[in-house]
Amino acid sequence: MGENLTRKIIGAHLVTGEMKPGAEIAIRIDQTLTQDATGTMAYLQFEAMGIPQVKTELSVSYVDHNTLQTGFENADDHRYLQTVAAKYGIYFSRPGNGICHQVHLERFGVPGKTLLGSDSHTPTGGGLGMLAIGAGGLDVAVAMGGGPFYLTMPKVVNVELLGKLPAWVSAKDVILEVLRRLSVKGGVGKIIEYSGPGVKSLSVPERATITNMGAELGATSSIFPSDEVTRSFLAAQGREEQWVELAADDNATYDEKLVIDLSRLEPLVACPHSPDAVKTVKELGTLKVNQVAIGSCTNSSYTDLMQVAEILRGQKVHDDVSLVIAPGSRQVLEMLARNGALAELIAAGARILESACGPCIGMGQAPATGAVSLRTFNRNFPGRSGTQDASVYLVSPAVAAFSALKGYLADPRELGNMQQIEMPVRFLIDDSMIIPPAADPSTVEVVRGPNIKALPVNTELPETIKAAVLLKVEDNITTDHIMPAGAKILPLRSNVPALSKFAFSALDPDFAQRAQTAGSGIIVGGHNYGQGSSREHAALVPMYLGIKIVLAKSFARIHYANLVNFGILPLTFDAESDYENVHQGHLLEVSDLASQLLNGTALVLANKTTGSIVKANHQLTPRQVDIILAGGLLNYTKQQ
Ligand code: MIC
Ligand code: SF4
Repeated sequence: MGENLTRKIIGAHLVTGEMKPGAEIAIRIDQTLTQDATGTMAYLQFEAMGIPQVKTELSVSYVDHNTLQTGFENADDHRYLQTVAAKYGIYFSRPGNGICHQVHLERFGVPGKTLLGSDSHTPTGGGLGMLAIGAGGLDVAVAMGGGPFYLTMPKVVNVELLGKLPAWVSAKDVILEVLRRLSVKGGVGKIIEYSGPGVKSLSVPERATITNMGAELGATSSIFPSDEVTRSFLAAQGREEQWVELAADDNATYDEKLVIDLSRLEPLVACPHSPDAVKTVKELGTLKVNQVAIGSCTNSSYTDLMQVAEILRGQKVHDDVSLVIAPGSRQVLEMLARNGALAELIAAGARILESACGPCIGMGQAPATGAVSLRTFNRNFPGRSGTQDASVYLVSPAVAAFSALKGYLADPRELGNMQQIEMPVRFLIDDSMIIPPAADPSTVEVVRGPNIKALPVNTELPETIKAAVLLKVEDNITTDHIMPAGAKILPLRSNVPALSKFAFSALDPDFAQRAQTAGSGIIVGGHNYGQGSSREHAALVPMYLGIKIVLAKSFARIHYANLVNFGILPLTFDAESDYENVHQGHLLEVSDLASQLLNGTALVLANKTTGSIVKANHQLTPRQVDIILAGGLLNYTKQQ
């Protein structure tokens, strides 16, 4: 029986465990990446481990999220990140150099390698044939220290691509089609592996758009084979020697299968407020648009923006639309500047931002009250844009650009003939904004600004937890609900006491105060609790606020791991209907915790308010039980 590509790469990196879907495995990590919003915490954790130099083949620290410097905080964090990188053997990509995933694809990604990143969109690297996985900062810190990465052996889902995309239909429409079919929880516990005759028609940046938004499926990762297209991309980046050919065996088997005929796709839109609320542009009819934002790690490559420039050439943005463009990297921006395309964007009336995440994470460009914003981004969770009542629609660059001219959601197929955008034979290569680690680390002093506060640590799990349900939430709660981002809150990522005031703030402004007063508490959730970002702050802050248990119908992968890492006990309802019987304010008690956790997976909680019993389960591996009992991964590692 032939092997699929995913299993080949996992097999080549397997440290412990058996490659049986659902079993815990550990894999060796070749490369790591961090970004500034999660990186500061990750490096504080790395420093706490007392390891003199990173042990990976390559570790890169990017600054791309916190670039709106409205106070000293972000610049302080950048300085910390630069000095800590120099000292511990990490490459440092300076602010302005671009979005981590775009730059990593251009300059560092290597087919067949494993990449662990403290950002949920790390699977962008799957476009190059890497096994690239997003994780919490603590897991990335452990990997930098040479530790393996523990994960549940995923099922491998094959998406077979047939045919070729019609004119004006793009990679974004492919992944929106996958989201339409599988939903935001359809990928949990799975890796999506693309194959088939349609693959060769997609460039590496197009493949990366697809693997990037695999994160929105909840998938562990997504991957494309490494073929001649990959080779010419790497050659154009001056890195052809890093190319290896990789593909599934001809007779490879998969756990699930999906077929997509590219030639039958049409321009799609993800409607508010979920990336899987997908409709066709046609179906939506005339929708007046107030803002168009082009960029993010999903759709800000050179070819994406060249297509936008072609559509805008000689035209003007509609009077009622604000068009904003953030190129994905300095390479992209400089190439557009040198070939004149940037002038076309400016002449058309676009507002050009620096190469960074920007509006994608609410760092500026919040839309007007009640506005409709079309974005080429990957997430449209409520409030993420910075405006609570804005309606964000996710679209391809072509739909975005054409709509910016029209003033309403418009189908680019009306433009007629499409000029094919050629991949450059040679990208403009200038790595001068990527600073290598110091030759002599002993000369480097790590600089910490006043925004960097000590790392809160948990205590051992008590034998009995008796605590009130402080919050009850619905299905698909995102980490943006739990720990919002945006221009006001994101600068506080390295200051947990200050950050904690904003936990769940959009859902329940009193939550933080209530938790602080109670001293300990429980959260009750629905399905797919914690979907979205990798931010460990969505576990760290609730831990800081005294949350001991999250009892939900099901969890998203990265958030589940983050809860364990910080010693919060994640439990699932044995009978989903019990969700209806537990309310905010109910007092729950669970005793003999250690023996209940060690001797099986079933637990019993007493509802002291109603006098009834709630049966729950845990999906923890023996290693995770030990981590929970120790009060989190840092304590556990110290004990070892
Ligand atoms: C996001 O897109 O939500 C982020 C901001 O990039 C996060 C990381 C973070 O919260 O710092 C992610 O996707 O992991
Ligand atoms: Fe940055 Fe947005 Fe990509 Fe997250 S999804 S890494 S915020 S561009």
